[in-house]
Amino acid sequence: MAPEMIVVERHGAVGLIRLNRPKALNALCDAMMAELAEALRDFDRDPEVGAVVLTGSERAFAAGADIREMQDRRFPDTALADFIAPWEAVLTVRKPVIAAVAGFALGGGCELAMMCDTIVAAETAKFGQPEINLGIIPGAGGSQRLARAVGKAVAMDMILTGRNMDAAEALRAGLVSRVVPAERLLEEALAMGAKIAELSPAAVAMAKAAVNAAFETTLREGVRLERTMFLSLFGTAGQREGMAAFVEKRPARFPDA
Ligand code: CO8
Repeated sequence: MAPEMIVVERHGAVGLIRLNRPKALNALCDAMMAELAEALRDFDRDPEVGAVVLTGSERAFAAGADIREMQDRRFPDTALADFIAPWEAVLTVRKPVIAAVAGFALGGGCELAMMCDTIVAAETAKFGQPEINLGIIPGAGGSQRLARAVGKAVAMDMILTGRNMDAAEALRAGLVSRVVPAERLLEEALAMGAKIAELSPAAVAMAKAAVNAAFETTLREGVRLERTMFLSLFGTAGQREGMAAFVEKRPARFPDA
């Protein structure tokens, strides 16, 4: 069935998913999260796609989980239904996922952006975890990922007061990798995706897994994992081509696998 709350496009070797509930500032309802999970899975399986860009509208990447949908939920039904599980789909994608954020990325919107592998922000972007104003706390990893991204002091400041962070502060704090004018946001994110998609898929998948491991394991374990992945890339078609191209002083043409 065609998705109704997201728009899915292909730009060369880059998959683009646009959250598309503009009237609700892309509030992340269950139906939208199910569509997003399916689109991500499809791109991950597609051998012609090398990277995925996830974006919203000019006004909002996403202003959070859908408050109207959550309003009447009660524990223990919240736990039994586990309505947060579909949100984790983005974490299971092996290809790089780039969040392109303009406008509000609040609550679950900020958490969704942080689940992506990197965030490119428009100058208009505003990040925040305002759940405290609703009598709740972040529930899709916000307290953990924000603290790891920007450190304890800034994460506490934002999560305890619910204040937003603008794009310039997000860049200084290390939450985003680049800030660009709003009109260039998509172009920049797609160009980043296209650059990644040209490279060796095996090396890209391992590079992503290695960096993500830095947030999930000890330094010693992470370094061990990196070494195993590094060594296993020798003999892959990508390593042979990349090194041969360097030695022969020509551009590399990486194979699809
Ligand atoms: N949920 C539902 N509807 C929303 C949401 C939301 N999160 N955000 C905005 N909307 C709707 C508004 O209700 C409004 O709809 P309507 O026109 O029908 O009244 C429409 O979008 C436009 O919003 P505003 O009129 O409020 O626009 P403003 O420009 O005045 O304000 C704001 C923009 C500041 C972004 C404001 O809309 C706002 O504060 N939104 C809520 C932000 C928020 O609190 N987000 C956190 C939500 S809780 C959460 O995300 C928990 C995550 C847990 C993850 C796991 C869950 C499965």
